[in-house]
Amino acid sequence: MKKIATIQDISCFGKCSLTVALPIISAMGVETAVIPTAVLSTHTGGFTGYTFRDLTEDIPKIAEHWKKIGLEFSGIYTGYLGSKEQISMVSDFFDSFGTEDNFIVVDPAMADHGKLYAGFDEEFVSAMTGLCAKADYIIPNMTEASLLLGIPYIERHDREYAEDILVRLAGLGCRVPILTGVDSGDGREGAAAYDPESGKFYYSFRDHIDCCCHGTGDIFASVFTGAVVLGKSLQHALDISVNYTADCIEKTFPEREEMWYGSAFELCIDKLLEYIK
Ligand code: PXL
Repeated sequence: MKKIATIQDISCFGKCSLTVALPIISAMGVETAVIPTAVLSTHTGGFTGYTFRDLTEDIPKIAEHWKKIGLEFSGIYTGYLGSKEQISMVSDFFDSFGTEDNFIVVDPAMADHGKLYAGFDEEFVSAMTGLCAKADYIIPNMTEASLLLGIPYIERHDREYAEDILVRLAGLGCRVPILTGVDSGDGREGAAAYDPESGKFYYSFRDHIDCCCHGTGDIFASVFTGAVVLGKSLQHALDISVNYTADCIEKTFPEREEMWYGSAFELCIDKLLEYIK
């Protein structure tokens, strides 16, 4: 059975990070080993007064134990990381568990809608940029891509701009950058990727939904990582990730509570299983 190691926080309420990655990757038939980096009562976007238990010192200990018992992974996937120190530990984890045959996926989960998440600063962005250089795939949204490149965030963009951003992201050193929240220019929205080896751009779009909910970036990255580990092509992995993420948002809209409670991803797992057949 294929295995993915994923390193991110547990937000106990407000579906995101591990509470999204674990069920989704498992549903795809891939075993999911987790390193929780922190336990929060909720995520930090939209809630106030959340608790935060830092698990930084457990990260290298868990890695060391895994090494001792000979664990190997087909994919390593990182999401929200709480500090520069955690980024440095994750970088060591890549050195220790990355091989010629496995994939490293970094979702530089640190910002959205033109703003950094609470508690992050420029130094954090710079450390995350270094981590992205070590990845096979990085999956920023437009805000995160702008921060990684040190350029202003532009809300409205066209495909030419997205392609320019992708080429620049590839220049950071990762193998294939993927940009989420890309505007098709004709009322659709989705993701784009660039493979510098072939010089080819890849796109996948769905009709724009006028609603957003928290944690969709984590859904996208979890599905993408699962799809790549299952051996899907870049185009197919993009299509599966865009379609499932859009399905989740559509399902959430009619019965949504607060948008920061997360999406109703549980209600469309059947579609995900269809897409990966
Ligand atoms: O969905 C990204 C995410 C993950 N984990 C925590 C967060 C956020 C975004 O705000 O706060 C703790």
